[in-house]
Amino acid sequence: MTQHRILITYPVEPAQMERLKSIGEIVEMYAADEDDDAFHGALDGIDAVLCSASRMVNADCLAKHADRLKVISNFGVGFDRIDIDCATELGVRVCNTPGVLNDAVAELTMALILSLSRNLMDADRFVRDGHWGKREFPFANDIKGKTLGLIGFGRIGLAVAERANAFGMTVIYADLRKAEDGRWQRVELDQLLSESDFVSLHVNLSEASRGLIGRDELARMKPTAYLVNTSRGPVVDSDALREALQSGAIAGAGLDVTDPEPPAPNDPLLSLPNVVVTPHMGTATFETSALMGELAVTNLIEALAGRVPPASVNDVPLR
Ligand code: 8YV
Repeated sequence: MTQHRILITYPVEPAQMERLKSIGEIVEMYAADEDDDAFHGALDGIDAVLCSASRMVNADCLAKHADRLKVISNFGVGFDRIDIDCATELGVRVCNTPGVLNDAVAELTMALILSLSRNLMDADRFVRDGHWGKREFPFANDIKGKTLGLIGFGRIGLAVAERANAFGMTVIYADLRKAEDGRWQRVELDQLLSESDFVSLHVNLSEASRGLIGRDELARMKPTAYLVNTSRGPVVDSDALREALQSGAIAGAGLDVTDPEPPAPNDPLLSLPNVVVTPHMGTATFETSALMGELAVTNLIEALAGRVPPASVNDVPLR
């Protein structure tokens, strides 16, 4: 059996490590996601890498360090930090982990919506500061009867729609493609922005979606509306968002992703009272992470064996 050299930069469960050990030599490198030099240097002489969606695999990295690289198995669904065209040109297969993380991200999206609508962060601080009495703490609002506008209506957007519907919300969506599931109303982006009480982003980061939500789009939102982002930070113009939050152009924001990540310690987003920020943890549950790890390992093993893996981002000749 050909022994491959496999680089792991994102932890997988012991059972998945055993699967990898059965096909090759494992090199583990868990340096910080931001340490590109350490990561790129570790790729030398590697046949396959399993890495987080935060790892940068750009053209320069591939040109200098991908001499033996055959497979990039992305532990995540977003592949915006991988130069797909360059990988394809070099015959490097890129795989990701779609589908298994839909529910986890949808659950966090609903958690952010509920936190914003009921001021949960403020309520917690209110009690910890020694206060009580529901008449003292400001009344909030139901989400029942409110409109949720989903920008991007793929698998995660649909998973959010079903949950929001169960909470009595009216769901509308904007997407370049009309959903096969006819239960949901598709509208133009401008209409979604002007009618929604909550706007939630569920798009891949690409050159087309970078800065999709800027000053003009935020100005179209209702001053009582909230922006929720569990997709990618750069989909939103961060300066425009800070201005809109500080001026009251929108009521608040729930952010699991920011630009940059992590946000600077003095970023106004971290001090504004109407903002909830979580550390890019949309998929960070025991159950979902296990499913993602299993799929990422299966993708890697299948691709190295010269078979089509379950979840490919690009199409390259089988080795
Ligand atoms: C990753 C993510 O799952 O799946 C994605 O695209 O954004 C992340 O939640 C996480 O960073 C591990 O790679």
